[in-house]
Amino acid sequence: FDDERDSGVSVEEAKPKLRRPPMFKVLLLNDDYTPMDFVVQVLETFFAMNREKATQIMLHVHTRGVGVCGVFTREIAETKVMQVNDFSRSHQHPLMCTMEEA
Ligand code: TYC
Repeated sequence: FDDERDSGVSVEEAKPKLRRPPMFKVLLLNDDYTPMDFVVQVLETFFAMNREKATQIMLHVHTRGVGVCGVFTREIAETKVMQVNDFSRSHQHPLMCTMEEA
């Protein structure tokens, strides 16, 4: 190709620069008021955990103050955070869900 002679880089030789998308941890924060059963329900509903796993994560957050619910691409993480916070607010619980880059 004329272009190749000019640039010195052929279409055939160029390596495709594929990059993995940035990943985000979705975090659950402890508080003094949200019932444990409600937190377990949230983890089962929005993070597809079974009862045992949900209880384990809930107790981790309860004792340590914060815990990871899952790791997702930006849009999925943003959606999880919105869904959990909207659901908690609709039930008058102060439960807080946030995200940070992994
Ligand atoms: N600390 C709450 C209680 O004692 C339970 C709780 C656990 C709240 C995890 C929020 O993310 C949380 N009822």
